[in-house]
Order: sequence, then structure tokens, then C-alpha cells
Amino acid sequence: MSHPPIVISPEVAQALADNRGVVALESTIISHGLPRPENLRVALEVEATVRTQGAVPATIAILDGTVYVGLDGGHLDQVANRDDVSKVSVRDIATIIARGGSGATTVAATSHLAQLVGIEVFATGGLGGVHRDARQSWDESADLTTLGQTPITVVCAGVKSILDVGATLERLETLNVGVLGYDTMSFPGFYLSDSGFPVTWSVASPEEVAAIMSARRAMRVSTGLIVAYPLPEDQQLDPDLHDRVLQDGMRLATKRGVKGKDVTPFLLDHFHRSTHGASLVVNTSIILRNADLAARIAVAYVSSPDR
Ligand code: PSU
Ligand code: MN
Repeated sequence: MSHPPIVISPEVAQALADNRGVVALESTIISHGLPRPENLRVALEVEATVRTQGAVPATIAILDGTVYVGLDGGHLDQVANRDDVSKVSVRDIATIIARGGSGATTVAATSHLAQLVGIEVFATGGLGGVHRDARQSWDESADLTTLGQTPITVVCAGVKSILDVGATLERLETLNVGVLGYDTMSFPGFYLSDSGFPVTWSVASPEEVAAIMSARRAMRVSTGLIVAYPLPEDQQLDPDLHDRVLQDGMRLATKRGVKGKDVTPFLLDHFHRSTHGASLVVNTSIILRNADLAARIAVAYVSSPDR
């Protein structure tokens, strides 16, 4: 290959060298999770939010065979608007690189690449998990198994209600993935503030998360740590609307034979259409809030005395 497969932007490289807070950001959310043109707008706003808290954003994607950690405006525009950007999980990374292809990284692939270059905090919207029909389909996101072997702290609003939340939490326990509720004892349900499932541990400050990260490192606990950050109740999607749209979406997915990695993007798109944009507003607030908290955690972590 004539070019190095990983290019870290000068800003991100400098921040890592100087021990400043860096927050990894995924790109599947941009290419497959949000509609155009809001996707690019949100991607830029998320980066700005991270900067406001004194950290450096590192959005990760693969463009024409090169992994970029830290995207410039042109790169972000390509991820948002090119039609040949595929959804890339860990198992796809090497194939896309070798073929000179382009791909947007999921939570799994972003976590893998982030820890590879030494980034320890990551913000996203929602994780993948165990699908509701998993007993038949065996559909479980590689986000879970990857977090089971990747030391990274992921700030998210739980997993989407399109998934089996209880089964997902059980799998996270089996995989030794840490779960902390941030200012809550309930695991959030993405569009909804409360999934109805409790968490074991709750934290209330970035410093507390940073202390747990340091202790994990000292004890060689090398799995992921989820910081589950719910939307305030007055910002969540109307629960009745949510339940209706979810039922419809799942019926439609079955009827159209949507399978595998297309299921999540299909249901997200269905939500955005059927709620006439209401789910998009909620989705955007979730991502921005998570980016804000992740940046504060990244800054607290690099400043913590026992690191
Ligand atoms: N949840 C969201 N928005 C998303 C995704 C999940 O609210 O865009 C994306 C993330 O990139 C996540 C992926 O890692 O979907 C999970 O897909 P799958 O279920 O195919 O593993
Ligand atoms: Mn799947």
C-alpha cells in the first residue's frame, strides 16, 4: 500500500501527545443513523460541543482505504454525503482498507480503532445490543462482544427500545462490561429516559467516572465501561408515540425481510419519518448531551492525580 492505513489528524495527535482530553466519535451515526442534511450539521455541532468543554473531538471513519482519526470538514462531508460509504464493524475494517473502500465505523469499530491509537473516552447516541427476535435470529450487535474486550469508556443513552434491553444488560454482565448510570439508577431507553431496568451503580460527576477509569486501569480490567446518560424526562419522545411507531416499524421490517446490519438503520429511518422529525430532535439532543459529558469525563481523566 502506498499510504499508511491510519492517519491521525495533527490536532488529535498533538492532544494525545500533550495528554489533553480527547473524545472519539463514531461515523455510522452520520452515514446511517441520521438523514441528510441534518447528519452533517449534527456531526459538526457534536465536534463543537466537545471543544466547548476543552477536549478535542476525534471522529473516526475510513475513506478510500485510509482510517482517519480526526476528520476535517471535507472528510465529514464525504461521510455524510457519499453513497459508497458502508457500515463497518470490527470484522469489516481490514477488508475495507485492503480494497481501498470507504466505511463509517459503528460503536464496535470506533471503540477498536480509538483504543488502538490511545483514546480512552468515546461518545455516541445508543449502543447496539441484543435484538428482540434474537432467540430465532441470533442477532446480537458486535458492539457488545467488542466492549467485552476493549478498554474504553463509552457515554451513551443506553440502547434503543427496538432492542431487547433486559437481554442486552444480561450480556453486558456476562462480558464484564461496566455499566454506570449517570445521575440515575435506571438504565436509559434512548428515546425514553427510563428503559424500566435498574443499574447497579450510579455516578454523579465526571471526576467519579475518571476515578473508576483509573481504578480499572490499575486492576487491569480491560473491558469497556458504559456511562449511561438519560435524557431529562421533559425532553424524551412521547412514550405513546414511541410505542406505536416501534410496533409499526418492527412489523414493517419483518414484512420487508430487513435483516442483519440493515435492521438498525431501517428502524431509525422509520422512527424519523413516522414521528415527522420528533425522533430526530430527540436523537440530536442525546448525541450532543453525550458529547458534552464525554468531553468533561475526558478532561477530568487526564487531570486526575491517580491516573
Ligand atoms: N444506535 C443509534 N444510532 C445508530 C446506531 C445505534 O441510536 O446510528 C448504530 C451505531 O453505530 C451502532 C450500530 O454501533 O448502529 C449497531 O448496529 P448493529 O445492531 O448492526 O450492530
Ligand atoms: Mn446485527
